[in-house]
Amino acid sequence: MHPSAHVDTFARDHLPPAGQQPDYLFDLPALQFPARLNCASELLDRHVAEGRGQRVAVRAPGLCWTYAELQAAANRIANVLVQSMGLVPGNRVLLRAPNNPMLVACWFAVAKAGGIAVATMPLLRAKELGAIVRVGQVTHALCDAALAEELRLTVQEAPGLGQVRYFHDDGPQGLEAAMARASPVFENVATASDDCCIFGFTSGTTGVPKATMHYHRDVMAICACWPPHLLRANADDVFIGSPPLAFTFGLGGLVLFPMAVGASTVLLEKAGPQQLLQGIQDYGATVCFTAPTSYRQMAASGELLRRTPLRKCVSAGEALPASARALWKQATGIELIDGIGATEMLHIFISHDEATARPGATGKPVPGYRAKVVDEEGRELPPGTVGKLAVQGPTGCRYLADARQQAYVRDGWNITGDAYLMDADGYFHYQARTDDMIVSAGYNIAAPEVEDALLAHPDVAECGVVGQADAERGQIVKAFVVLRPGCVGDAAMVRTLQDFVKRTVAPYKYPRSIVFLEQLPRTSTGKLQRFKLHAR
Ligand code: 3UK
Repeated sequence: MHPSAHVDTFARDHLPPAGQQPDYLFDLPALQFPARLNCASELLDRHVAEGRGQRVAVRAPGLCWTYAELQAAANRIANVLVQSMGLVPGNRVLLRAPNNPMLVACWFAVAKAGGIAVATMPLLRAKELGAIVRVGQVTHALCDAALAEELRLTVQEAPGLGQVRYFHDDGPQGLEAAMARASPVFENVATASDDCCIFGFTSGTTGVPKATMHYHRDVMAICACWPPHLLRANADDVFIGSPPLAFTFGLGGLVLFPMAVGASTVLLEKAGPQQLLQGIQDYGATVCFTAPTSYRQMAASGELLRRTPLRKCVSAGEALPASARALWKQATGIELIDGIGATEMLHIFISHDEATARPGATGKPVPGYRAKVVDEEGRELPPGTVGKLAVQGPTGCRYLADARQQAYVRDGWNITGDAYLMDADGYFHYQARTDDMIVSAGYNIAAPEVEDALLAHPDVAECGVVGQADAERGQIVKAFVVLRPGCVGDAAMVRTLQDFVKRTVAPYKYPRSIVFLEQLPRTSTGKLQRFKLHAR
């Protein structure tokens, strides 16, 4: 490893040991990284230094920032972090906002100051935020005033989280007031290329959140692999999309990739199919990132979309059925670009471009990555055989102090938890998740976490949660509930339990279907037999 610029060594101290990390591939010429690298210098400051400061970087309703303006905002926030909030390189900064320009400025401010960005899903509640703060030992927070409530509750329980500022706040204590007093000039910390700048949280199958750790060089590596080889966007493109920036699919697609080529990005705080459709028209978007369900719904407006400059559409987060690809092509004339990515890998590692798309297949390993299908013992399987997907590339899984590292990384390969087969032409075909993660409308929902939420209700004796196939959402959350004696399993109870779950965890995790049972199928040792619930 290179000498770190981190003063707070928490991240380095908690990296998985080298022997438990995956092997990294740096074969491509674009993946030769210097010892010192700050991704904010490359993605933001470079454009201003090379004379592109007046080009548009970020747009949002009622707002348009050039690269120079975004740089000034990020520099002011970096100065506030360091001078007023006492940030030292290596500290973790919780970021909390819907997708908007201030969130992007805060993200770059953290990178500039050598901090580690911990972006959080806007819908998370204090319970979930508290776990993230604990696992990541988060010391600072920058939060949109619109999402202040759950963070205030979190702060009460988290003594280590001592420095919090709110933005979109006109008050004298707000971030904007502090920014106005701060200098628009900041000298970026000369971080090591292998200093962490992102902790990306993923809830995994058990629902206990784990942090994936990513370096400055990982950010530049994902910009050097998939975008130039498969997306091939340029400085005149206008990016738009729905994934939250707390999801690395969104961070890459809506911030890192447009900025790597000096393009502009449109940020929408609400980006359901209707708002996305409107946004594409209003801003003349040319490149769109969203999930398969969203494309399916927007396809009804194909005629309208044909009159916009939209030219590239990327689908990820869940499998893209051949029918959704065909529907979108027919409606808009655009061939979707599918790609499988993972929080552990930071972004997409198997994909294709418009010319090489094959219905029902995710594609081939992205340049810079390699992939294979293996059996339980890690032996490579012949084409046409279903097994576990294993990948390697410049990025890979590093869980922060978590025993699950040894399940994800085996013999130097990242095992994503997906069942895949490779055909005779080298195309990879998705089959299923190998674990119990429910993926509903693009959201990852861990079954045990929903079970925990349900069990907190006084009328619930036992429960088991599974994903049920659903044409619209891919999967929906289905709960099997055993009620306490004397409680009645009627429609009113279904509503009561659904509302209860929505109040304790992010509302999108609530069980859309609830079935009442007399007892749950269990093994003799008392373990829930999920496969039996699936079979019902
Ligand atoms: C599933 C897909 C089939 C798959 C992600 C792009 O989804 C992302 O990260 P997550 O950590 O989930 C990873 C898991 O999601 N998946 C994602 N994309 C596809 N399955 N086809 C796809 N195209 O099970 C994978 O293991 O939430 C996606 C970029 C960055 C990301 N973090």
